[in-house]
This record gives sequence, C-alpha cells and structure tokens, in this order.
Amino acid sequence: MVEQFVGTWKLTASDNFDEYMKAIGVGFATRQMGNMAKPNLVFSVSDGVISMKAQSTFKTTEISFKLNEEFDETTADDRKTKTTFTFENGKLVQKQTWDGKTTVLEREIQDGKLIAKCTMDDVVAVRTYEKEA
Ligand code: DKA
Repeated sequence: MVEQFVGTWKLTASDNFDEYMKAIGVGFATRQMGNMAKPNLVFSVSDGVISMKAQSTFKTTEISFKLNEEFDETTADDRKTKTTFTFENGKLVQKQTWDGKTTVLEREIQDGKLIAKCTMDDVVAVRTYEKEA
C-alpha cells in the first residue's frame, strides 16, 4: 500500500550519496549542495495520484504521478527524465531514463523508517528518512 508512505519524512542518514551523484553525472558544485542538504520528503495520495515533494534549503521539487504511467520529470540536479513509478513487493520504485542512462530509486518502509536505495549501474546509495511527529 502506498498509503504507508504518506506523511513528512526527514533525512537522518545518507550513505554513498556523493558517489551516486557522480555516477548520474551531477557536477561538483551541485554535489556539495546535495551532500549538505537535509531534505524533508512529503508524500500524499489523493484519488490515485501520488505527490512527492522534496524540500530543502538547496531546492524544492514536487512531482505528482500515477503508478505505471510515464511522465516528464525535472530533477533537483536539472536532468530531464522520463520517469515511471511502480509498486512492487512493498517498494515504491522510481525509474528515471535520460540521455541513454537509467537510474532506479527504490523506497520502502523498514522498522518505521523510509529507506531510499538509489542505484546507478554498480553504484548504490542508501538514504534513511524518519517520520516527523
Ligand atoms: C532521495 O530520495 C534520493 C534523491 C536523489 C536525488 C538525486 C539528485 C540530487 C542532486 C542534488 O533521497
């Protein structure tokens, strides 16, 4: 159920994120901002439309989408991607393709925390979010 993601989540840990950003082609200056940012992730669901807002001092992005339907996304690092979300085995899976490349971001709830696993080729970053009271 995607409803389990609904709420506001705060980044509390980030592992290998700089390497992930390098792997997707993010330049040095933007990586510094990305490494420092402690985003809030805000999920809501209404009438089958899921909204995901990532708020930080660096940038705020918001996307709204339906599962299994491709849409155009502009990412925080300004990639223009074709993006599709699916829900598989309890994981919300975001597939982004651009310039012949593909990255996958899998989000799931584990022990009450939202875990985001970001994969680009053989590079994996894991980011942990905890729910705001
Ligand atoms: C997450 O949900 C993963 C966010 C991935 C963003 C990649 C681009 C960042 C550029 C600053 O935590």
